Order: sequence, then structure tokens, then C-alpha cells
Amino acid sequence: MWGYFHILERDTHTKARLGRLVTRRGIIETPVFMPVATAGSIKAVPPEVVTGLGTRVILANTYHLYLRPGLEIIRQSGGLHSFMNWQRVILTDSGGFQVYSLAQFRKIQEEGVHFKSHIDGSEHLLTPELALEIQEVLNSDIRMVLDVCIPYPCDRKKAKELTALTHRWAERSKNFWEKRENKGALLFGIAQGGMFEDLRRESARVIVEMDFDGYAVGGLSVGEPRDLMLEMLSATLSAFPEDRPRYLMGVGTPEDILEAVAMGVDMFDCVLPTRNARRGTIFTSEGKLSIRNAPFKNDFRPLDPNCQCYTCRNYTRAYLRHLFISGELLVYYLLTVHNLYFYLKLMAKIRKAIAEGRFMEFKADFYQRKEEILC
Ligand code: PRF
Ligand code: ZN
Repeated sequence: MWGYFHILERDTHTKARLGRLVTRRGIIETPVFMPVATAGSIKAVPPEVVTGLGTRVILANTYHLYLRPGLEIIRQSGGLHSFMNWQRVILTDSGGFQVYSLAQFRKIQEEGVHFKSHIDGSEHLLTPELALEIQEVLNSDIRMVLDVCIPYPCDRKKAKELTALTHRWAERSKNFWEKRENKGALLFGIAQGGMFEDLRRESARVIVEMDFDGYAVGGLSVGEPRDLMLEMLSATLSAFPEDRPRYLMGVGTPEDILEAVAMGVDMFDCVLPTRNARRGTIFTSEGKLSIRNAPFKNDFRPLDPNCQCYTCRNYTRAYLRHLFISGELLVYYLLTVHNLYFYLKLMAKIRKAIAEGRFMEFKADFYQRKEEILC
């Protein structure tokens, strides 16, 4: 059977777990980070380089690819893997978040979400069934149900209503899915619940009852304070089963990832490493730095002396700053490679620490290093 999820090791001090998710396009060791290829490309970096960094799975977006280039082109190309030249696993998001953050106009109805494209203003109705049909054409390996990402802040009554709608959509998704030929692809459910602990637990319980291959935590990191995010995450996870993969959508910083892993999250995606790179913000073992800073003008050290990435092995801060200031396109490639390497390495270190029973120490050490620099 596809989609088998094995837990190889459990941390004794936290809820962290080392797992193995078997998909039809390969095995993914968890906790895992999925670089974001929104429109069918990890911005600025070709697929073979992304693969070379050790990436096992990437995330692509239904919303973007449906609007442009459109399903016909992707169907003619034989699916997203061949269209974008990516051979490993692809997880596609349902559009349940992008519609809310990007569309010019949107109206949530029982049937689905009615919206106007942010590209050409054309009108569309995205239903739970259509979201799955699009993902079928993309032929992604892990697919997400359509949900409603509740904005922050949102009152209890509204949050309860939208969560109930997410549940009805999940039910429709599951029914639709069971009638289709899925060829071993996996379908994940998404729990919502706004910023209310009881609604969070209830949402997780209802979604789990429907029996999906994996479970995602949606609606977090939408502008709420970090402590609240972690509380809501904990409430949601408390109702997820131990034996299925758990995915925290759109999160987060290295610190958020460490906390979430400690709570038992297995999968992450976030635009931070790639987007920050394009803005000149670099992740290092000692915190973030901006490549534009004047002191780097004649700093001939690598971005991060502890990093073994292609960029750090070959280029100096002074050169990268020069490229950035001059608007030289090469810098986007070089900085993205570094940031992705940092995130993927962080995940590899997390997995190793769990395997060796020292995740707590690793986590403490990570915070310690950053503090030393701040002192
Ligand atoms: N739902 C979906 N995708 C998402 C989210 C969500 O709530 C989030 C929230 N952080 C990111 N991506 N479908
Ligand atoms: Zn580097």
C-alpha cells in the first residue's frame, strides 16, 4: 500500500518523531521542509540544483497554475513533473489559502469560493471538487483538500461558521476522491478553527474522523502573536492520530520549526528561505543578516563561515553585496541556494538529533548560539 507512514524513532523528552513517508515517487524522511515552487519553479534555482541540495519534496500551488498557464497546457505536457522537470515528490496546495491572500475579489459560498483572478480579473468558482480535479491534472503526489483559511482576527461565531464550512468541503472532497482513480497519490485533510482552542480540537477531531492519509494544520501564522500560534498548534495536534503525517502549513522561521517539531509536526513549507533571499536577507547559524549592510562592502568572508553550500564555498559577502546593490540577477540564485541549504541542513540536523536521542540539547544549542551573538 502507498502512503505508508512509519515512525522510526520518538524523542523521549518532547513529542518530536523521526518518520518515513513512503510515496509513489519516493521516500521522504521527516521532519521535512518543502521548498515552495508556487508557479512551478523554485524561484531563481533550477530543479537539478534544488535536488542537489537534498530536497525530496516541493510544494506547488493549484491556484497559480490553474490561472496560468492553465490546465490545458499542463495536461498536454503530461502533468506538472514533466512540465517543470522535477522528478521527485510534489505536494500541491488546494488554493484554500492563495484565494484569500491574492484574489482581487472573493465570496465564500456553500458551493465553493467565487473569486477574480489577480492576473487578469477573470471570474472563477473554485469548489472542493474542482480543486481536486486541478491537482489530478497536475498529477501531484500529495494533494490537499480545499479549506477556508480564517483571517486574523476573527470572532468566534464567524470562525465557527467557516470551520464548519471547511468540514463540509472536506467531506465533499473525500467523497469525490473515492470516486476517482488516484493511482497511489495521497490526500491530506486540513483542520482550521481560528484562534479558539476548543474549535481547533473539534476541527481536528472532525477531519480525523473522515480518515485522510495525512493531516494539516491550517490557518496559523496569519498575523497572530507567536505564543497564540503555538497554543493553537498544540490544541490541533492533540486530536491528530500518532500514526499519520502532520503538516503545518506555511510555517515558518527556524525557531517556529524547532518548536513545532518538538510538538510532533512532520512536514513544513514556507516561502521564507526563498523570498528572504530575493530581498537580501540571509539565514546563518548566528541569526539573520542583510547583505545590503555597508560593513559587508569589504568583508571577504563567506556569508556564513559554518556553511558548506556552493555560495559559501565560492563567494564573499563583499561580492554578493556588490551583486545585490548592482541588481545583478546572479545574486538571486546564489542567495537562494544558501538559504535553502540552511533550511535543508537544519532539517537534516533535526532528524539526526532525534535519531540520536538529543533533540532537546540540539534545540537549546540552536537558541544559545543566537543569544551569544546578541550579547
Ligand atoms: N490552508 C491552505 N494552505 C495554507 C494555509 C491554510 O490555512 C496556510 C496558513 N498558514 C498556508 N498555506 N490550504
Ligand atoms: Zn552558504
